Amino acid sequence: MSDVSAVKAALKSQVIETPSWGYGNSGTRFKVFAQPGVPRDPFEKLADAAQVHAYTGVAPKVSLHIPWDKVEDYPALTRHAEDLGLRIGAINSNVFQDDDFKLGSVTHPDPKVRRKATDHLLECVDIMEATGSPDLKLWFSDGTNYPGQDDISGRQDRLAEALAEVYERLGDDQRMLLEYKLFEPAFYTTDVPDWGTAYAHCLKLGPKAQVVVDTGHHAPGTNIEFIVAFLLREGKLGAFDFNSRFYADDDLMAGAADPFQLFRIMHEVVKNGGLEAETNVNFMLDQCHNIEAKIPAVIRSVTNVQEATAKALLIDSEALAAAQHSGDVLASNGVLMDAFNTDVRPLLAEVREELGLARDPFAAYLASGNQERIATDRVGGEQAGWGA
Ligand code: PSV
Ligand code: MN
Ligand code: MN
Repeated sequence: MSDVSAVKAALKSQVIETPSWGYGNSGTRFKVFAQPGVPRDPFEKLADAAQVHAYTGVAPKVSLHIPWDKVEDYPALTRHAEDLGLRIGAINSNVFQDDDFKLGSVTHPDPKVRRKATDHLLECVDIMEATGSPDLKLWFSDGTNYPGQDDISGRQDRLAEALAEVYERLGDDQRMLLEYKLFEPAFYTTDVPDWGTAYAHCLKLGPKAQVVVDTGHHAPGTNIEFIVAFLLREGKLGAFDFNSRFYADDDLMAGAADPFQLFRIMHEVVKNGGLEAETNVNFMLDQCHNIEAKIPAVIRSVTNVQEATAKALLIDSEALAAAQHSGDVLASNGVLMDAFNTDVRPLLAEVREELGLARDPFAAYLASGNQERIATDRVGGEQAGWGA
């Protein structure tokens, strides 16, 4: 796309969903470093998300995580979101922080434990109804640590059974997003370890089941953009969980570790119609900010995704197609690299100005005094859930 006004229009319409848990305290299994001013409840997490939206203009949706964001009154939480100019995004289920799930949740050998896990997923569908959330996000930590510990294909049967029951409960405007992850916390087998497994289950379930690509959930060297192109082509890419990694599931800021990879992914998204509203790809962040200030880190992540998107939109697709058809390897690669090497920050600054926002959202937020205000007003902020 080389028409600048079309590029700007696409950048203005992209929505990036931020995670409630990114605003709370988090850490590794070694230490959770508490930060001043973190939210004390889900209402304050939404207030922080509203700050990110206020300065970027493209982050009006927030993913919730149940039970980390459990409240008595979901309609009240939803109204609070609306008052802040936000909407509730994906409801993330949690079947990994209960002693009963030591050997698995929906794949556990004991049917009573499977029932408990599936009931939690159904409770999440109820919360979708109460909040207007369109997406149920499923990540299962299920797996085994030792060869022989359980029956690999039997666990697939149990998984399929639970997914089918939850799928049946989904309304016409609701969908199920199934996330895969190579390993951790299970270290020998994981029941949904890769996109192929997630895709096969989603295909069997039907059109309301789609795959989530979490950029941190692959073996080193995996070509994630290939997976993205494939899933888009099949109509099965439901969402991204963007974050970056150097080693495993590091959950660092999107675009921080490997902006070139994010650009390559966004190129496949643009090329295969993933930015179009009808394709309904949910661009979510799934990150934790263990040592850096949280709201500015989410702002930085949003702008990193925007920069990769802008560069992908700037690719001269006609020149690329011509070079590809003529078999000119170096020219094709050159077209891509020209776009990647473009400084898109002035373009994005213009886009923000046209939206009535500050040109530099990161600096504008830091100058706003909000960070100091929340540090004084909020005492005893809660953990995101990971350190809890
Ligand atoms: C665990 O790896 C994980 O990061 C998954 O990516 C989920 O999306 C997220 O936690 C929240 O449950
Ligand atoms: Mn994730
Ligand atoms: Mn993860």
